[in-house]
Amino acid sequence: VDYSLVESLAKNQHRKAYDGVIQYGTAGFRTKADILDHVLFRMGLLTVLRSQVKKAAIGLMITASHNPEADNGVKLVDPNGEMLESSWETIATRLANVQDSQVVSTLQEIIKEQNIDTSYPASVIIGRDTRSSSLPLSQAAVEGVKAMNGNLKDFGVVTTPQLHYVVHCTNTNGAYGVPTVEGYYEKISKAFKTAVGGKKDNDKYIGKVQIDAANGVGALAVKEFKKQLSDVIDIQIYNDGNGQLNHMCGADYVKIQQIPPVNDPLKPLVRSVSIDGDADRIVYYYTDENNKFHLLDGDRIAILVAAHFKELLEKSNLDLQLGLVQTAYANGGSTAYISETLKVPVACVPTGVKHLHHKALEFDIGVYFEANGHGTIVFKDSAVQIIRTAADNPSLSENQRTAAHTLSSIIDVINQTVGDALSDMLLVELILRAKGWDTVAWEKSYRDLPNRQVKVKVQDRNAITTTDAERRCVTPMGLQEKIDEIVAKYPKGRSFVRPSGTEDVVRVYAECDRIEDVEKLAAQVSIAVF
Ligand code: 16G
Ligand code: ZN
Repeated sequence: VDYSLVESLAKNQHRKAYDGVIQYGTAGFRTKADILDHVLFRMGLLTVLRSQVKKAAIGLMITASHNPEADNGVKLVDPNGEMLESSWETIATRLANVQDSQVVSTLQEIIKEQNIDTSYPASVIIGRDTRSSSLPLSQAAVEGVKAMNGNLKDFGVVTTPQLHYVVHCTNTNGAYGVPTVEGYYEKISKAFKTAVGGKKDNDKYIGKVQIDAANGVGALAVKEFKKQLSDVIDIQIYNDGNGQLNHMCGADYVKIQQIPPVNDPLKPLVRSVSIDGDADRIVYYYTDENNKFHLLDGDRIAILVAAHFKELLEKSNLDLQLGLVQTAYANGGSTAYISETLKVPVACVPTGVKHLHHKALEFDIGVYFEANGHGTIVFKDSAVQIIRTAADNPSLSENQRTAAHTLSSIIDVINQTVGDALSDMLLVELILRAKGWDTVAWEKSYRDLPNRQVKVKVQDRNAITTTDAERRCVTPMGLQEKIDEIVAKYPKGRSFVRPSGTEDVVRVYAECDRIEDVEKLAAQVSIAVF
């Protein structure tokens, strides 16, 4: 490596244009795009070292998900397609913030501390979303990778889950799938067709869905699936990339505002989907005949999936442990339904995909979803083996075999590497179809408690620390007692506060039995925080 070149690039073309501290947060670095050039260059440098540590390909995705167009961000993807290990988040933050003149010495410190074999041929896989700032930022990362002599595969414009998928496939020598975007579409489309068996409709289920693509990169993926699956499902798309990214549309907007996105044709009872700006989140919704909005969020998707798997496991008589993972944002109605009616074990972990993913891996089949619509299902290799074997086992009854066979084809519809809006959507569609359900039938299983989320601006959001998977706060002293006192006045009341990991605010969540009360509950807790 020519470190004088690295130094010159760090001091000139990619010099730091920002004095404040930039932190690798829940989903990587995320801030205004115009102060990120040096961060991307440095992350290009760092992924090479990370690749040499893991002796595997590492991913680098440029996106700010559901944030406005002017923002951007970057996250690194570890070999299995999972989020960067947390000790390296600290290293990434350190490298991103040193002075330009210290970039080389910091790299050398990292090499020494981590005992890195720099002769290993590193490889880095890069992807980006459709933001106008993403291309120049990806060029900065490319220069970083090249300056460290890393091998590079630039996949250009891809969804976040596609990038995770390609990284995982690359490092498993194709065992999980072909490591290309075409391979991704082909694997999922083929599995979906097998699972639904050609028919479009079934009872109340009509094989037609409309998608709000948030004017993001997901629109490209929607269009490709629309093409490949036209004989089994009819997909209509809007907010398809021509309008402003994430502006009054997308999964985050629909979930938080609890209203339909802009440009929705607003036909009653049409099954509708909103995905976010990088296509790793999904929520369903519809408006009824009285123009009332109904949201079917990540909790509901998780429950639909878990209930279906439970049924198939019972039918196939397979002894596999199914579990569900949620966060504190999961609606109390959903948690009660899972534990009391479904009787599937449910765990609660702190916000952020890595926590959910990690916990879900403890089960043979782990279903995880954040209420905001980020989630997937992970299977232990041994569980996949058992299911696939059962599907072809002549000594099982035909019913058992059929159920195992259905499970087996479902596995391939799922992108296990990370939450994937489109693979999740196809999973929901095939389950609804199998059950012959429309959204109204799906929604019937339990009632969501009315809920509100608000942001509170405070001096120092990190003054608030939490415990018990963020459900209770430890500091400032006395705050939890105040919240307890407020909540106690509301039937089925629940509220918690936590510092955001992506914005400089404190988030307040509140839910209770009566819709008339929920606004007040959220406001009272917000005042207690302030
Ligand atoms: C990030 C997380 C998401 C989490 C959200 C919480 C990933 C890939 N994404 O978007 O899972 O729900 O942050 O944001 O981990 P907050 O801390 O601002 O509430
Ligand atoms: Zn996203």
